[in-house]
Amino acid sequence: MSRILTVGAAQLGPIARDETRAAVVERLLHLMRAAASHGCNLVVYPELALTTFFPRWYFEDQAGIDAFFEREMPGPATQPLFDTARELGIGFYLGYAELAAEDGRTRRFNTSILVDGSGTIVSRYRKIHLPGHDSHEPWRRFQHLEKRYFEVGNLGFPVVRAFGGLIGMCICNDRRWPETYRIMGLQGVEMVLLGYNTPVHNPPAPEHDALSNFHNQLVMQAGAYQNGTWVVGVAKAGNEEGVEQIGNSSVIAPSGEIVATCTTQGDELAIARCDLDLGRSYKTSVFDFARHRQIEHYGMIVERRGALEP
Ligand code: CDV
Repeated sequence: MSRILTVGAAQLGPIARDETRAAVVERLLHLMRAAASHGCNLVVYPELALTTFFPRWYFEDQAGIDAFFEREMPGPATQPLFDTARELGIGFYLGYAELAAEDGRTRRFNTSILVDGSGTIVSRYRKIHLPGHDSHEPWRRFQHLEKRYFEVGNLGFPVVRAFGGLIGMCICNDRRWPETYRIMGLQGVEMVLLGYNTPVHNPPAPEHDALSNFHNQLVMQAGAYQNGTWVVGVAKAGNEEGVEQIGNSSVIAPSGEIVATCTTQGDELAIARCDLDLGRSYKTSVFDFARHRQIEHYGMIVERRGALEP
């Protein structure tokens, strides 16, 4: 018997800097209700889905930065997401900025949670591959200060049993790194959920700009195929506070094929019926890790020595 998980990639258009949490949550609820009405079991929102992508600005005032963070989840503004999920029996992936009191200090992470159809948080992930820089670089058209505002995540890449399968999470830049998928692949992951905010323009390497959509699809399709897993990648798209961000939110099958994709730069739902058993033929043939991975022959000495000079 096949295990069908119907998933909605809930792309968001831009969120203005002064848009309230209540207004954003209303947009998320609209997409959640639409997803439920189309039979979705799970809806996937982008990275930092409750606010504008604030690392594009340099702030010195900590209170100003902390206004973009959530101190509790759910909190008063986000409780309706949990209530509606429970009412409709639909789960969700949500990216947000997390302010946590941990180890006797305040910590800040770029986080995602997985909430099931009873409105319960069943998994949490904190972004590991933080891109950008940690000090003000005025030569850039816009900043990318994730290394300043967030700590590197401390939860690994968890894979949990949920929605009738094995579900993993990562966030945005993580999707460019093969290790991300492989660490989850080694745990048998069947669906990887991820949100992203990806500017078209890459200040340190503008020669990549024309390839931003291609690279987005390349990494997610490769990650899916090489690990026999579904990948659901969801953008915050469009022109957000003067910065153009890519869309192309997609659901990708374990074959590496894109089976559903958004076509606008705004709030939009792309839906796919995902058979979680589809990955099995990849996991038991070309990517049967136990039979074909040759880790003892990979020459790990190279990793310790570092790359050779060109
Ligand atoms: N939010 C991100 O992680 N964005 C990066 C950009 C900066 C390259 C990304 O990998 O899409």
